[in-house]
Amino acid sequence: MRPDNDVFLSVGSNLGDRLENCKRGILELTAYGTTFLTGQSPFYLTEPVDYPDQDWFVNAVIRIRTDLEPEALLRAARSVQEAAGRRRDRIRFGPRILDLDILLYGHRMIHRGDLVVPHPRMHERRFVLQPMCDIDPDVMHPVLKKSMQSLLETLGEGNQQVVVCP
Ligand code: PH2
Ligand code: MG
Ligand code: MG
Repeated sequence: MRPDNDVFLSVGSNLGDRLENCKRGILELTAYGTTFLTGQSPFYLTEPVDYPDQDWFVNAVIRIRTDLEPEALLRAARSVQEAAGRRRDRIRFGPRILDLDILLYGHRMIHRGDLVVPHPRMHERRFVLQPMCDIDPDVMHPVLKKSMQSLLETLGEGNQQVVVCP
């Protein structure tokens, strides 16, 4: 477990008890390998992006330390999603009981099959950047070489509402 290996994941749900699904997902993911939760953002209610015709999501970002390599972490995330009842997505970007996406794995850049890190859309999503900034606005995007804070500022106004869960 190297100290430079802060791993960030996004957590989301827009089906069923969204908040409970997210909380349980976080708890279950940290049961894999030797994994510690080292940071967690507030939970947000977020306007759906990419596929607007669905319910708002509950989203958060977590930071972990883990001895799981990226592939093993991806497998763990998928097991937790399945345990929550998620089946094959019928619609890309559509409704989901639980979504656990690896955003950053230290400074690594990974392109192996369906594992792409940094997450290819994280820099354009307020529901990722706002909670990232809550944990640490100075984290650098290893490809774009910009901080989470500056990426959030680049988004500008407009849609993509995010509001802290009441
Ligand atoms: N996830 C998606 C597609 N759109 N929109 C919001 N607000 N939150 C999400 O987690 C989300 C989304 C695909 O995973
Ligand atoms: Mg996703
Ligand atoms: Mg996903």
